[in-house]
Amino acid sequence: MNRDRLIEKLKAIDVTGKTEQELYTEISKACMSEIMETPQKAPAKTVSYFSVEFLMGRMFFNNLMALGVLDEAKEIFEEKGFDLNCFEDVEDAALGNGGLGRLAACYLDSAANLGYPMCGYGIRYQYGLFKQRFEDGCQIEEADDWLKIWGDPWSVRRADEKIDVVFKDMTVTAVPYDMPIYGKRINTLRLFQAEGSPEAEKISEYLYPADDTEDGKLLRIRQEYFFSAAAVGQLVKNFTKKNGKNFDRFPEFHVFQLNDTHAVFAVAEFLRLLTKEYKLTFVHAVDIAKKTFNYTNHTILPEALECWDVKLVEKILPEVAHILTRLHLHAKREWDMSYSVEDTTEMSIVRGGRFSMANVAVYVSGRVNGVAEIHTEILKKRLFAAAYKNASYKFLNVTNGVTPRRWLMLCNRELADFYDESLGLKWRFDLNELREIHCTNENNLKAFAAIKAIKKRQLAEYIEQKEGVKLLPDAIYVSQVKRLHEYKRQLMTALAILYLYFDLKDGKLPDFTPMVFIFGAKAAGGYKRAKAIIKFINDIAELVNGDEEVNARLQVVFVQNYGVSYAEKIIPGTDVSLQVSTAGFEASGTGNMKFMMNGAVTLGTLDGANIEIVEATRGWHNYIFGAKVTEIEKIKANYDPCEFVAQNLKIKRVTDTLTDGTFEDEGGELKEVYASLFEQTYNSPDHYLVLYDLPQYLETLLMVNRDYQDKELFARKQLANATHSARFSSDRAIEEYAEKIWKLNISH
Ligand code: 26V
Repeated sequence: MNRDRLIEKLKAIDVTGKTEQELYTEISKACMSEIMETPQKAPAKTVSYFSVEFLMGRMFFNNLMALGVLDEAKEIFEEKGFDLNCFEDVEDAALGNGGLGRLAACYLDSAANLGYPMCGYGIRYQYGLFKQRFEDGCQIEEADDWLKIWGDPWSVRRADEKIDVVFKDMTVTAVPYDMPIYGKRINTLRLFQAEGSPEAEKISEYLYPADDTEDGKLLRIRQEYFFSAAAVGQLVKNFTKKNGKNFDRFPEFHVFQLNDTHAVFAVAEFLRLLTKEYKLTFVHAVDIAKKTFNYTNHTILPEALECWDVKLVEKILPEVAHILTRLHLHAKREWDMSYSVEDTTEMSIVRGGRFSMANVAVYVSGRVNGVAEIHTEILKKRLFAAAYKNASYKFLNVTNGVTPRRWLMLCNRELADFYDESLGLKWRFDLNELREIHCTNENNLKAFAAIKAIKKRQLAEYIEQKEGVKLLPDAIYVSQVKRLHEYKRQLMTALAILYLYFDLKDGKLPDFTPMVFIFGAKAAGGYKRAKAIIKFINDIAELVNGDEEVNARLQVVFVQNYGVSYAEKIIPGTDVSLQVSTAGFEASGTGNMKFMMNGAVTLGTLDGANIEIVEATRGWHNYIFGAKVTEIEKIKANYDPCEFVAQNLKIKRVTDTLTDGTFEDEGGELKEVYASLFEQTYNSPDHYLVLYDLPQYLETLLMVNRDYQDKELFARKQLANATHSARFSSDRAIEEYAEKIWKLNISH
């Protein structure tokens, strides 16, 4: 990339009479032209990263930073009288739901920055994750027409590389849109758009449509097959152009990573092509697939594990169904020789008339990994116990990571500048260098505290502008931002806040340091209980913020439309990060890592990567509470939430607010939340131990509150978190994938 030439191009842009959108396109295109002209060495071996979600966020500032022109571009345009910050209104590319999609984006960033050849494959949804706003405290969803205003100047349509994807009832054209990922290498994110007929176009219209109806399920299967088959089709075809049918060499040049089971149809398509088009034997094709595919699991929640009715797949993809059934028999024959009946049943590809996509992935993959140590242990002991017993060599852990470029250098320039001044630039290439910053040094602590204060002020301004709520300036900022799900226990935080509220009103917390609770979360459109929890928290916010007796000491704000860009504001401005999932349920969490990197302490359970965060900071810098994963089964065996609450009247007082008229509940949504705590609903009463863990949660919140009074001590904890976060960089994670799974040999 020729930086000087890019600067000249930027200087040459005339701003007069142009709209913000026109300038956005023009500046982005100038950068793109430079990127596209940069020559690339052909790689020896490329990783294909299959993911139905890529949550890229806003690309403009990220890309200008990556190109090393962000500051200068800002100056150039300021001189022309144009403020580049207006592009903070550019829509996020929100083609993902949450952690899994954002992880894919972080991994693309790290692979490019480390020089590993990696191409992402996914779907170019016309509408990304819905936009959220609140009306009377309730979530309203609106379609995310992300291309409408600002377009997509960071991608290039490659009509010349389109490919047909064949379903029984229609043929769909998959047109690639390539987004360059700029780093030491320029990698590509290739998203396919479905074209042809109006029916065909539906395939790439929406991210994750509801799949509780037959039509919804069929559409989901179409989406999964669509992008998997398009990618595999191209990869195989390009391979044969250079190597003919010598597929034994395929794994020398290609390694495939399945980001969860959503692209498992890629396995079937690979086998179908090799056997039907290129006439390999089935056994031979399976052998090559086994050397090519790897699988990452991201959840153990039973409702999120994909199983597709054989009949449903047969209806639109008969050949694929046939291949998967054949694979089932093939695997069974292999296992029957030495494995027990119980084990082969558990590992079976076809189970109860359905394809278990996870079992396909485990069978065919050379490596299967979980995303945090505890999660991988759960995979080995529970979810894939039989497979682990019989093929333990396959299983390994790669703890997740987040990119320090977006999640530190871009979103916390002040902290990055402080590191530059203290260490020079070396930390930018290896976060381990941050350990040289001593957390007991008074000057470091002062500098860090000043930066935190700036980031809190900026966050307060942003929230005031977006939500119209003025945050208390001298309070502890406590954030819980993530998807809304019962296992993440936003409800437990809500109940804890009510508890604090009543205690404050009763004059029981005389030395309480003001606390601001910041929530951000979207609930799936059809997830009624999650939506009710949002309403409950908004009700609590209204009650608390409107009460003159407490509102100088306690405040609650639920921001609307939380996403990547909002996270970039909230995370640096937070003191305490809430990671309070029921132990065993959060595979890893990645928000926890972003907070750590920005010097927030974690208040959480021993779940997911929290455990490793505590390890990395050696204990006392974070706040841990709650039932441990090893205790949960035993607790549940004797747990009766009604009895538990009867013995703890202060908890009763807060749960009663769900039904006693404290809050308006015309539709009975809060009553249903109450029922989930005390009655058998679709889960056991208080399935996620919200009430059980609440007393300890409160104690821990109050401990944080007390500790914060010693400002220096608290800053030390925060700085220690920030300077020990190297382990949670996606650079570390990608190095591990490259070495242990992909076997990439790159000298860099
Ligand atoms: C999917 C679904 C689908 C249907 C109903 C409920 C439900 C609940 C959760 C999910 C999760 C899908 C997979 C996922 O996003 N997992 C997240 O992956 C992150 C990256 O590895 C990890 O940090 C999070 O802990 C994990 O939840």
